[in-house]
Amino acid sequence: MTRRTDIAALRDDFPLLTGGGNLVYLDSAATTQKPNAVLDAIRNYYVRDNANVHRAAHALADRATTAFENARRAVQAFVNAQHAHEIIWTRGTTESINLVAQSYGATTLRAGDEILISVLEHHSNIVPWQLVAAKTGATLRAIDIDDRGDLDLDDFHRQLSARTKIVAIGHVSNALGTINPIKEIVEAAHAAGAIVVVDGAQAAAHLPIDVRDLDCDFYALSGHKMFGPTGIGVLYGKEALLDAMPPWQAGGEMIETVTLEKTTFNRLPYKFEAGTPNIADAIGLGAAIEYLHGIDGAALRAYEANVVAMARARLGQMEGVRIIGNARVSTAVVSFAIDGAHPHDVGTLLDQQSVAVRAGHHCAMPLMQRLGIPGTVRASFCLYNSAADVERLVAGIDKVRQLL
Ligand code: C6P
Repeated sequence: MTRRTDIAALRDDFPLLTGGGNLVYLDSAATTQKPNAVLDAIRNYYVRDNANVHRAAHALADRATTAFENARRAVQAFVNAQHAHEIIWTRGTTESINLVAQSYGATTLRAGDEILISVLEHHSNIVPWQLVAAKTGATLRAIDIDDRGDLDLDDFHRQLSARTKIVAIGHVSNALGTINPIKEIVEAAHAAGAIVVVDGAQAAAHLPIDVRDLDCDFYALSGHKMFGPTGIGVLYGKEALLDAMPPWQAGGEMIETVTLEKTTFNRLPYKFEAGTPNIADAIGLGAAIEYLHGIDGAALRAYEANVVAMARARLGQMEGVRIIGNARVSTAVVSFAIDGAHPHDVGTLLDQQSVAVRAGHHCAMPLMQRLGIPGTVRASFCLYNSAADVERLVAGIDKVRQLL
């Protein structure tokens, strides 16, 4: 198969970006735009194949089930899981992490155990652990960062101990773009007897993911941040761990037999998929993976790195603009502050120039507290952004500085 190398041409696949108007969309870390391939797959499913899965004896249900399970296999290949049944459908990263916290965490943690996260985490990788800590008597600890926004690995090794049972860590920071050294963290955590949960929400659109190479125990991601639809996500888990975990939601699909006295549970992955799943969006996510598969990964990463480096360089030269986070390895996020201006005002004024960015704490309030700032303005990039978008951002910031 020949993969596409002309990355600049990919923008034409996204109708929201090409439908007229002069929008510069720099908020892909919040959610990416969707290519025609994904929109078509969802529409085609409803037009041709819509039925409930795994239940009926008719041909339509067979087609729906095949498409749905093919999407699961697409995810399996995308993250390089050993088995398709290690892929659990969820609503997104948030639900995936809650599943691990409520099922694995609530049944294995004891008073005195520790859960280790980092100050870089999104609230979705903090609050579920606070809830399960309160329930079990476990303690939540957080790894610090250095001045660049990299994880302080010395602090990680200092805090890791035989008490640590779960390390829950983002692959990529949504606020600073920092890429964390997951392999190194997993190796050390396993040596200490802890399992590792990776929040991959911000990695999926930018990095190759190989759960077997990382050797992580769980990996969570969201379809809508990797060109797929909202409302669908994935939890990867190692078979042995998932097998030993109790279901966390109950209803149809997750059972094997039910009497009024007792229920036995379905095999993996269905044990964790109570109720009618989000069939259409799982198929849409499968289409997003196929779309990404059709693009040359090295060309894509080189293109993106170039646009982001340009943004960092141009903003870095602007008087009164301070880039927040300068990690040694990072992806497609550029966070910044403008002297004397509140991030929300900057966001609003950029929006008036049709430049869409996110402003605020980015659901990472402990990180903002650590940095001693109320928030940042965040420009986040992906495959459909270009040097021209960087120039529009720079011109927009210039105008903001004049206005404020
Ligand atoms: N970050 C952002 O603008 P959900 O909402 O479940 O799809 O993803 C939650 C989540 C978890 N972890 C990280 C690292 C994330 O970045 C996000 C979502 C968006 O940064 C919306 S708050």
